[in-house]
Amino acid sequence: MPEEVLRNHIHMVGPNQCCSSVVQTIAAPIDSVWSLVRRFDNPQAYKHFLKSCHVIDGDGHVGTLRKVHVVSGLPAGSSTERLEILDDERHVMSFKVVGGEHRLNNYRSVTSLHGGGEGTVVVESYVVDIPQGNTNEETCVFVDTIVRCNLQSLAHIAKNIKT
Ligand code: A8S
Repeated sequence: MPEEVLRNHIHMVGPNQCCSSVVQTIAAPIDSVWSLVRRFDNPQAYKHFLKSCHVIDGDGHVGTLRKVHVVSGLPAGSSTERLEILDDERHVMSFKVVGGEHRLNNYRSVTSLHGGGEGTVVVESYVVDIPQGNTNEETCVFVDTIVRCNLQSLAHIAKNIKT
């Protein structure tokens, strides 16, 4: 990856944490993709494991807190999340998990978009605590699966936005 892409995805990774990243190309303009990614109040527009989202505090700027509820069938109920970065010029957004009923403590992700002609490349990286009783690999497989599903759904929905 080019240096200007990687620059967004530098994480401090503690001894009991793991980190990984997922890359997705999308056949839609960067503005269409960004219009979905930047909506911290509406992640369920493309994250299909979420059934609802309520803003607890803030107005969509950095520091805004949201509480999401997860669909049934996952080992989780809800998650409380704080917006850490929202850069409309550079197309970078980041949030971290600050609470909730789930096993992904201290989850933090960064999503950056990169425009190239007609399409967009999305890079999403994360760091998270490895839950007690799980390995680094198991944790990454679980989270990579969720992130990959989210980005595939993002690709699908962004393609159908008419500009
Ligand atoms: C995101 C990324 C992730 C969300 C995870 C990994 C989560 O919302 C789900 C299941 C869990 O076990 C943890 O960008 C948590 O949202 C779907 C509730 C945090």
